[in-house]
Amino acid sequence: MTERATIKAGEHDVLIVVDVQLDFLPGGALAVPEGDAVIAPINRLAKLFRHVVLTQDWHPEGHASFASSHPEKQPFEVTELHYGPQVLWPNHCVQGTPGAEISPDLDIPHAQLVIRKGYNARIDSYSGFKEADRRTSTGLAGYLKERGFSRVFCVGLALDFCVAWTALDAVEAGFDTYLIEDASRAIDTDGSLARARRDMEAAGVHVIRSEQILGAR
Ligand code: VGL
Ligand code: ZN
Repeated sequence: MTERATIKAGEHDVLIVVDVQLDFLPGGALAVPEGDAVIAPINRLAKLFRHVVLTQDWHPEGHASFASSHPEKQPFEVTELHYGPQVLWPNHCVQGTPGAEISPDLDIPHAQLVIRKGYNARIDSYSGFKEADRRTSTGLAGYLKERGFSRVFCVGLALDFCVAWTALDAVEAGFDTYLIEDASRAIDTDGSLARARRDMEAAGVHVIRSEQILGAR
C-alpha cells in the first residue's frame, strides 16, 4: 500500500541507491525496462539526503547466476543452486567491465560508500545486505548501525530483485524501511514484481513516492 505522509530526511536517514549500472540501463546486458527513468528522480532525491550509499553488482566471470555457466540453460530460466532456486541471467556486471560501471549520469558526488556484492563465484547477492545463501553478510547492516542510521530509503534497479531484497533485509536488520517506487523500475519476469510487492508489504516496507520526501540537507 502506498502511504502518503511527508517525510523529512534527516541525520538518521540513509538513501541506498541500488545497482544503477550500465548493464541494467538501456543498451546494457540486462537492461531493465525504462531503467533510465530512475536517474532523474534519484538525482533529485540525493540532493535531499546528506547520507547516500550506493550498491554495485560485481560478478566474477563464470558467475553461478549466469545462464552461460550452466549447460543447456537459457537466461531467465530457474535452476537449483546449493542454497536454493536461482534465476539465471545473461552475463552482466562482470568485474572491471564497462557494463559494471555505475552510471555516469548519477549526480551524487557526496555518496559515502559503494558496497559491492555478488563477488562470490558460487553465490548470487541481490541484496546489499546478505547473499542469496541467506548467511553470508556483506557487512552493510553493521556499517549502517555503527553510523547510527535508523531509516533506510531504497531506490534503483531492479525493483523486483535487488531493490526488494535490499529493502527486505533492511527490515530484517531492524531498520525502518522505505521503497521510493517512482525512483525504481522492475525486470518483471515470471511474476517477480507482484511477488516482490507482496513480500515487501508483508514485511512492513513503506512504499512511498519521491514527492513525499522533503529535504534537510
Ligand atoms: C539484479 C538480476 C541479477 C538487480 C542483479 O540489480 O536487480 N538483477 N543481478
Ligand atoms: Zn547480478
